[in-house]
Amino acid sequence: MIKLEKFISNFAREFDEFFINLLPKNKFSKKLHKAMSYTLSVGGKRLRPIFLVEISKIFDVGYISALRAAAAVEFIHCYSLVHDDLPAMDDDDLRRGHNTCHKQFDDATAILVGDALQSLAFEILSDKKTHSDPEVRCRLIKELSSSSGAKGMVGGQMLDLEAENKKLNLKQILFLQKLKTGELFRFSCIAGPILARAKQLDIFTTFADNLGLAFQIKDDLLDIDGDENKMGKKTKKDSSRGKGTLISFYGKENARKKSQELINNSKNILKPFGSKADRLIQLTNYVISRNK
Ligand code: GRG
Repeated sequence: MIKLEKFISNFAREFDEFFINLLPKNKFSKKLHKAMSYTLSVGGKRLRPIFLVEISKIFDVGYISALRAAAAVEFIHCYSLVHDDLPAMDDDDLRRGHNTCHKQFDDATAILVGDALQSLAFEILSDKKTHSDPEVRCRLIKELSSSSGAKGMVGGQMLDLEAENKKLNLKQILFLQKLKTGELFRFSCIAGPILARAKQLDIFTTFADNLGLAFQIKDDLLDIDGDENKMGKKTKKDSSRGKGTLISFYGKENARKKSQELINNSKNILKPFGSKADRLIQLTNYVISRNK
């Protein structure tokens, strides 16, 4: 088996080529097209896509179907970052080591880039190329829309905006994070079983709940201790905005322990899949061992 880092970078290269090609060709505004291409081409770890594709492999889902569903979730993720970076939200100049979309272009363009990427995600899922069975396509659309909308990522972002300089309790923080970050991981982990018409949605939902929270704890730890150059974005943002985070509740050491427990829970769920899940287990570890 090739080393994990190499595997991740190979995947990202192949995936990027695939998903940038899903952009509608120049039949609309050249500026919008340029800004969408810019947003997709500045990198990112592609964690959600890689989990979606690796889980799909366990269920012998066709590679193109998995890549298309992975592209849909990454389009939503990219749109959320573009909107999150806007002056009306987090007001950031740097993302993935490059100018944020509104810095490179302008605020209105960045809003439209996010909107267009969101629509594109659902256009991709609704296409026959994603799956021949319309029920499967509808299920994917239903799950991604609820994961990304008011009951999911957008709802979590709203709670986050409302939480500035407020003291949330642990239950409230966990709920906010589950919506804002966990829900897109949930979609990424159940899309494979949906594409395969498999029954294991519940266990992959539990897998995702543990994984998503571990990811968030690591994200909070990196916000405190991470290297801005490696991460390609501004750090120490939570503390500067007076936000309560999981670290402010657990403390750094216990937060690390908690994230390891969550990752162990996720890995235990993969045990019945034997060696078919070897790569997935490595990726699951990577969620908390990463330095960006
Ligand atoms: C604006 C609707 C809307 C939602 C924004 C995603 C999000 C919600 C806000 C981004 C701010 C943030 C730090 C969220 C917490 C976790 C997160 C999504 C981190 C970024 O994800 P990574 O680390 O990023 O997978 P890359 O760049 O590698 O894809």
